[in-house]
Amino acid sequence: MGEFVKRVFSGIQPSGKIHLGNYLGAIQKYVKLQQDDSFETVYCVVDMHAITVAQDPKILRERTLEVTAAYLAAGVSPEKSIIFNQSRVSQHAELGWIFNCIARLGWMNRMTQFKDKAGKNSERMSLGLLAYPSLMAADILAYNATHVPVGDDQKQHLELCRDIAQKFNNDYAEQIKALGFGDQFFCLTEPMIKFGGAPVRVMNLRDGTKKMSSSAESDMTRINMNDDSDTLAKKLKKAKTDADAIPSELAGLEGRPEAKNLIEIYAALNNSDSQTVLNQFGGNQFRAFKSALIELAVATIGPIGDEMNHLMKDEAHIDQVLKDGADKARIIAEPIVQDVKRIVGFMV
Ligand code: AQP
Repeated sequence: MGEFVKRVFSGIQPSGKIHLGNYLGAIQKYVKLQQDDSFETVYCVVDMHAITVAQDPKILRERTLEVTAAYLAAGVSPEKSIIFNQSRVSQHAELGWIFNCIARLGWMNRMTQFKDKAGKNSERMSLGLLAYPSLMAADILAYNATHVPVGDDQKQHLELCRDIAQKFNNDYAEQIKALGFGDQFFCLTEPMIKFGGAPVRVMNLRDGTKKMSSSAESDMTRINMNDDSDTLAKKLKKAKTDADAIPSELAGLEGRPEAKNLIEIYAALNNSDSQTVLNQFGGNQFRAFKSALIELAVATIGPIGDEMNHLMKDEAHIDQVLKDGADKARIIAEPIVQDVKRIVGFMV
């Protein structure tokens, strides 16, 4: 295969409310990347990942529409990017199975996300939850995507994706060469974690040591992208801080995870950086800073939420975007997975 097309792939699970962590960790990067004409951009709603934990079918459908609405409302364009839902393109599942046979059980057992989610109940978790990173590798490599914009929480899964690509390239080296693909069939994908000024990990508003997450029980721990202004204000007013004033230097944020998180959120929403925010607010108490943060959040997230709610009223339109996107995605994934089948020795 030799030279790889510069191609971006990323996705979000429709498993909960779409929140500020998803926006700053992922969607904002999707929008920036699609403006760079040197990349092809492929963005997925990963519904097959969502069912690794139990989902109510009606809610899964609704959340799939909601994630798509969030993409569109934030500025991901169906003209510039491919937008689709994973289960519509069967190559993900086909390659996922092949990767289940490449990846080692020991690799999966080391994944911290599985350990965090399974806790002491790993025996009762679905096999799919354990195999999640292998399907994620298939999502990426069905497009031979060279770049994957994600939040910091996905770093380990991206490393595993590279391990799978490498092992496939090694295990089938002879066949890959014989079929004329050169030395490597799959590329070694680059994660794009730090990107512009955005924080790599947005933290829980009530506990700055945990990441902001759709599965946290309390809605007060996160900012949902379609929270209305009153809810945004309420959540940010009640966000945990500490008794000390805002420092003037970055070192003063050490050991203060909640303070650091709010400063980083402000910086990301204002397209600036933490030191610039500290230059402006250093010495102030959090009360004054929170008023400014609420104003900024309402001005930046508010319009996206309004547009999401507006788009959600037209289900047929969103579904058409996903269907058209799936047709375009298949054009890329089908020949790649067909070649993989020939490499492993399937009759095609
Ligand atoms: N807190 C976060 N900070 C930065 N980036 C984040 N992402 C998720 N949370 C944060 C990024 O969003 C993309 C989609 O990830 P996902 O499909 O795992 O999203 P999620 O289900 O919403 O993740 P959650 O909220 O953390 O859910 P649970 O609790 O189920 O794991 C990825 O690029 C991810 O990095």
